[in-house]
Amino acid sequence: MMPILYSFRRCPYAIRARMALILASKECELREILLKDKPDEMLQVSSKGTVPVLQFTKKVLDESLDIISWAMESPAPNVHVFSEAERLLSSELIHLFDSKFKYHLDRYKYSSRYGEDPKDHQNECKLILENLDKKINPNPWIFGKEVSLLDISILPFIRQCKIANPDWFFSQNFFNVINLLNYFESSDLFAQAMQKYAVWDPVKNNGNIFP
Ligand SMILES: N[C@@H](CCC(=O)N[C@@H](CS)C(=O)NCC(=O)O)C(=O)O
Repeated sequence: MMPILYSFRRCPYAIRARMALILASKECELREILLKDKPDEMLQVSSKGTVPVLQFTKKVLDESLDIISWAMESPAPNVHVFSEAERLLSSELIHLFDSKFKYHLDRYKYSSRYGEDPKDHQNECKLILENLDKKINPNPWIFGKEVSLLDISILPFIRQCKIANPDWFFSQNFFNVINLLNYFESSDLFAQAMQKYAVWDPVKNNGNIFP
């Protein structure tokens, strides 16, 4: 049986998981959900209620990085193969974006929800992006011609930071990051990962074969 992917189009964690599935040509049944109205079928297999969730007959993966690792057990010919140093740098950066960057991004984007001043958090995001900018020289991806797990893991979050205030984002000096994000958003991989699907209805059972 094909695994079932519970997904939400705009969620950065779901975006990176979908990209890994595309890159490894792993077919699944995609069920588009609404975060405000999660289907019981999903909550029954993963009670923490976050997307993405990949459900198999006998196991469930409900962390995006686990879904990526699972996908990468299959050949993914167009994915950059890390050197040891690149692997280390990537895991450090993925951790930084999943923790500190995401923390400040949420408080920058949704400052009223957190009752905080968005400026401080915007500045923390900026410092992280400036630091990243110094570490990379994308051509066009971070490690060259082929997309890497670092690109797909952090760019969906950088994109959210852009969306919070594009004028501010594009007027910053982190040009490498801006070029990389522009390339990411114009890539076929992004277009495929961002395809729109109707919300899954358990009665109609209108899942979609993905990718
Ligand atoms: N650590 C999880 C985080 C997933 C996550 O937080 N996803 C968000 C959407 S972007 C979510 O489902 N939030 C639950 C909610 O908003 O109810 C992962 O990497 O998969």
